[in-house]
Amino acid sequence: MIPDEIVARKILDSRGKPTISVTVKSEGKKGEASAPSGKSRGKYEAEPFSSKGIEFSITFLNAFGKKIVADKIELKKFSDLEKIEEIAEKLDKTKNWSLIGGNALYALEAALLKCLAAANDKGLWQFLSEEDNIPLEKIKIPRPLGNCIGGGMHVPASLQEKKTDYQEFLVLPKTEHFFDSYFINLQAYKKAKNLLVEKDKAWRGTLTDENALASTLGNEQVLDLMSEVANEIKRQFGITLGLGIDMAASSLCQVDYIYKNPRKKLTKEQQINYIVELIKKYNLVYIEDPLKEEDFSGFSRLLKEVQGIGSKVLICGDDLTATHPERLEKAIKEKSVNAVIVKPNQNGSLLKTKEFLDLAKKHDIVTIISHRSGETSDNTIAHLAVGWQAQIIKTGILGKERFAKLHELMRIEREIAKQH
Ligand code: 2PG
Ligand code: MG
Repeated sequence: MIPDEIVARKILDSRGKPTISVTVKSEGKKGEASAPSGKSRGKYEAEPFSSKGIEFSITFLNAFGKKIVADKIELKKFSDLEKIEEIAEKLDKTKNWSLIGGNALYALEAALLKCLAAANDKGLWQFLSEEDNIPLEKIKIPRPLGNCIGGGMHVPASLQEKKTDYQEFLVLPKTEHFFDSYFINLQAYKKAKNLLVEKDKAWRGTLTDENALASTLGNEQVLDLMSEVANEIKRQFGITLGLGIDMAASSLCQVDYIYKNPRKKLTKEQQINYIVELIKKYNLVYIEDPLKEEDFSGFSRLLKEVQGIGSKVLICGDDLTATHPERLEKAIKEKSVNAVIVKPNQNGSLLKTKEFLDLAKKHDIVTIISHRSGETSDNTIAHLAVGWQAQIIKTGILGKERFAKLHELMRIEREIAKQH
């Protein structure tokens, strides 16, 4: 595929903040992609846009696109993105893409890949899975990890004093088909909403950036409520609903672990014990960023402890590993995690994102491709999750930006079933 036109433009994300969309055309085929952006961003993430501003990123991309077209740069396979990244690295020598912007590069690479897949008359998931020699009958649609109730930095500024400290209360159903899991997540959301109406008298229907329910109850009161939801789901549908949290611990505190709802201050030791107690009490299956983004050894003590009590809970790194292969190497060496979040725009480079994912898989670390809190209607992560066979995909449950991913996964599930 040799692009004959590449255009970058400004669009608005689900928070109404500007972001970038890129369209690539080649001989009548087209690929279009846009970049999301995070609010609780880890310190080791790529800069989303140029330090000179988003307009610079867009101008840069349009000039870069013209060069790709003029030089007739050809992409035949995923790894040909090297040709793009080689040029990008020569132009942006910063380590975190602060000249070009990680989001800018991500949108360009994703659009190029989509056009490449279209030029081969394939969906991106199929193009990528065939490159990795994954037979169709072995392809599994990733399980949806849904954000049901939320707090932390994802709550509107006006409610900052009345919110849960944990950023996300998540649900992970166990079903054979993606369709059923998605249905169960929607049911869980409805039940959580009904229970909030009954128990959270101060809740005024406010939602988080990811359309989760922004409860004003205390952290553990919400976990009690989510346990009720899981029990009701079991009773009504016979399906096990796993519960999880994203603590986003780096945004909780500077030195110790400081909670507001209810107020308490924990040392690192106490935080580890607290997490273990939560896992036992609520039978949690998933904990993301329970400790700060520097604390590889704390993560590893926690993992050892929960494995010691026979728990299979996923101790997941997000800000800890920041989709950087070098940080994952360290986490592997220190046995810090058994699951990782994979966010392509945390890195900016899709090649590095894939390297990160392959490295995790090689070490039996569960891979979770994730949305960001500020999203667009782009469905690329659904394709990456299937094409690269991530075990889980993390998104919100409601809203058109989240539906774009979830509905695409249902469509892909049907498409695969038809081909069998
Ligand atoms: C997270 C993400 C997505 P943000 O912490 O996992 O839920 O939040 O995109 O704001 O970093
Ligand atoms: Mg997170």
